[in-house]
This record gives sequence, structure tokens and C-alpha cells, in this order.
Amino acid sequence: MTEHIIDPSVVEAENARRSTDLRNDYDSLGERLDRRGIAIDAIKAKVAGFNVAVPSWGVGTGGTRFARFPGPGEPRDIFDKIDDCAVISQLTQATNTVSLHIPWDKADANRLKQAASRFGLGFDAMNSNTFADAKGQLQSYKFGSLSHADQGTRQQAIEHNLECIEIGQTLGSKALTVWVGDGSNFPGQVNFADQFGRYLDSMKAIYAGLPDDWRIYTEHKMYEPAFYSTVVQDWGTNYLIAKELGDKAYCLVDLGHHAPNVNIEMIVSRLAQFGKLGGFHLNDSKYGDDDLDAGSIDPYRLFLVFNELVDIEGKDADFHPAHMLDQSHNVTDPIESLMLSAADVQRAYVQALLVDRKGLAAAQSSNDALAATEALRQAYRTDVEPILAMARFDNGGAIDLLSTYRASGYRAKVAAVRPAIEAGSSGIV
Ligand code: LRH
Ligand code: MN
Ligand code: MN
Repeated sequence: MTEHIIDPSVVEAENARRSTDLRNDYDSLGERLDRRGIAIDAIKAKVAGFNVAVPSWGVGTGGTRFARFPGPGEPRDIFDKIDDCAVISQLTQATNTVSLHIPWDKADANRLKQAASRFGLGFDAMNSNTFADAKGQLQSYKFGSLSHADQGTRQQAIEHNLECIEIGQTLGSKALTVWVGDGSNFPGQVNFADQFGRYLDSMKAIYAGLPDDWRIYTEHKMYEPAFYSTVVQDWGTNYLIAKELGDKAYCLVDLGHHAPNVNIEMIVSRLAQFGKLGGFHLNDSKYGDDDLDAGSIDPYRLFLVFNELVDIEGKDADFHPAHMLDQSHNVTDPIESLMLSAADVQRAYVQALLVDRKGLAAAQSSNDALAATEALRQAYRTDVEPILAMARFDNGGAIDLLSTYRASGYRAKVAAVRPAIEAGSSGIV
């Protein structure tokens, strides 16, 4: 039986205060959607089937390159992180998987599996880390990892990725996400082609160790930590990698890894059209890889990404990209942020499901630009909160995420047993 960290009676009491209003709001939205030819229960069933993974590193207070300001009750280790993820999953009913980062989350794999399964949690993609030196590691990644000029350093990075696959196999994960910080800081520091060639050779060695039922995701990022050039800098390079590697290789799109104003929804469409869109790291950004809460800065862009996904879903029943949050904070309780972000991702999905696709296609083929964009805006303007809340309520989650979490007193409870962490050390990303 699935264990709950938050006493279900707290959730029930909070829900009881809101369930009548929710029923009324849901029925009234149902009536309005019905007039648009949309069955609200069918949409609610889609939300209930939607999952977004929580990154283990997201439940700790993140930092900036300048400082870290830990909050009360910071998780001490991966087992505390799993507890925090279980809380998010219990209340949102939308996040039943956790994505691990190795070596940050290194622990006995069987213990990890046990700890997660108590709460009905599974494991999403494994993330390797060759962008920082681990304790006791022989070769340094200061000048790169999979693309390093030194063969021994590349081999060490390859072996780390193979180890991540091995750990993931015990956990029941089915994917490895590879993001490297390799690049250069000065013109002339590296030969672009040679560096990329070495990266590809290393990735091929990892790919050779990938189980048949696994996928490998490569994640592009325009800059940082390298500030002049980056080996996997954009979706074009990412596509080349996935093509070079083979059928089990896909591109991962982290929304924050693009220049401001880049048309990410079009990148999504391109990669999917050519069968290489694997998944997402969802977050929001204003300037760069800000790792702000998904949907907090530009919710319309998030909607437009999901609009593409729903369009593709409609044409290809086998299209199942991986969704994961990738955000980290200095100023909020990460559990609160992650819960609200999971809901915002669902919101974008539901709004995209409401798009009148026939009307949109008709407007597009008759070059009616305004009617076409209005089809999107009508869906986006719809307040779908009652659908999200009802999907949570039906499954034992919280109608009101924030109030219920705060009423549970979880943060204060864990702060009483988890020692305070001193501020000052720099962050992780
Ligand atoms: C890199 C990144 C990548 C890492 C994570 C910690 O900026 O988005 O996904 O694994 O941050
Ligand atoms: Mn990412
Ligand atoms: Mn990032």
C-alpha cells in the first residue's frame, strides 16, 4: 500500500472546505466547454494521465554562482529528497517519478528503489554529471569531459555514464540524459571540429552500452559554463548527435537553454517532425538559464510549446516525450514552487487540448491569420483551474496546493529534524 507523508486527514479537511465551490466551478466550466463541443470529463481524464518528473536537485534550495541561502529543513541526502518528492506527488497527483543526478544522489540502488516505492514513486531519466569534479576523481573536467583532449579523461567520463545506466537499471529507469558543459572560453582555445568529433566518439561508446529498451537524451545549452563556445550549443547540433548515434537517441529541450526570444515552439515542431524530440526540462527564464518556475515568466510560451505537442500527439499515437521540471530556487520553499510548476505545466497542456484544431487548420489554409491566432488565444484565455483541481481531488490530491501544504506544517516538521545548513557556499548550477 502506498504510504503518505502528509496525513490524509489534513488533505481531506482542507478539501472539504473547498469541494462544493469546486463542483460548482467545474460544472459551470463544463457547460461552457460543452458549447464549444468539448467534453470536460475527457479533458480531466487526460490531465489525470499526465506526469511530470521532479528533479531530485530541485527540492533543495538552489543557489546562484554568487551564493546559496539554504532554507529551513533542507534535505540532508537523497532519502530526504525522496520524502520531499513524495509530498509533491501526494498533493499534486501529477509527479509520480523522480529524476536522479549522479553522483549527487549516489546511494545503494536497492535502498533507493525501496525508499521510492513506499510512496508509489518511480524513477525517470538518470542524469550524469561530468560538468563538475567528483570527490576522489582521477582526472579533472576543468577543460572538458566527453570531448576532452585527453583520452583518459574522456574514458573516465564515458565510464561514469555507463555507471549511471547500470544504477538506473536497478532502479527501473529507462533513460539517460547527458548534458555536458564542455566548450571553450577563448577564440582559438579549441578546434571546433576536433572537439565535436571527440564528443561524438565518446557518445558512441556510451550508446553502445545503452540497453535496447532505453533512450539516451542529449541536452543542448547555448552557453554556460563555457562562455565563448559550447560543444552541444543548440538544437541543430543536438539533432546531428541524435542522428549520428541511432534510433535510441533523442534530443532533450531545456526551455531555459536558448537565447531570449528564440522560437522554442518551432524547435519543438522541427525535432518532432523528424522523429528526434525526446523530452523536456521545463522551467522559465527571462535572460538565460535562469531556472525560474515553469510558467512564471511567460506562460503563453509554455502554452505554445504544449500546443505543438498536442498537435503532434494527434498525428502520432506513439509520441510520448519525457517531461521533467528543471528549476532551482533561492527565494521560495522548493516544494511549493515545484507543486505550482507541475500544475502550471498541466495547465498549459489542458489549454492546448482546448484548441479548436479543425478551426485552426481551416483558418491556416484560408490564410486567415487573425482567426488562426484567435483559435489559440481562445484556448489560452480559458481558466482551466477547475479541471486541474478536480483531477487532483478525484485522486486524493489537494484542491488548493499551497494552502494544504502550508496547513500540513511539513516544512516546520522536517526543519525540526534536519539540521540547518550554513549559508554562503555557492550553488550547483
Ligand atoms: C544544465 C542543466 C542540466 C543539468 C541540470 C542540473 O544547466 O539544465 O539539465 O543536469 O541543469
Ligand atoms: Mn536541464
Ligand atoms: Mn540548465
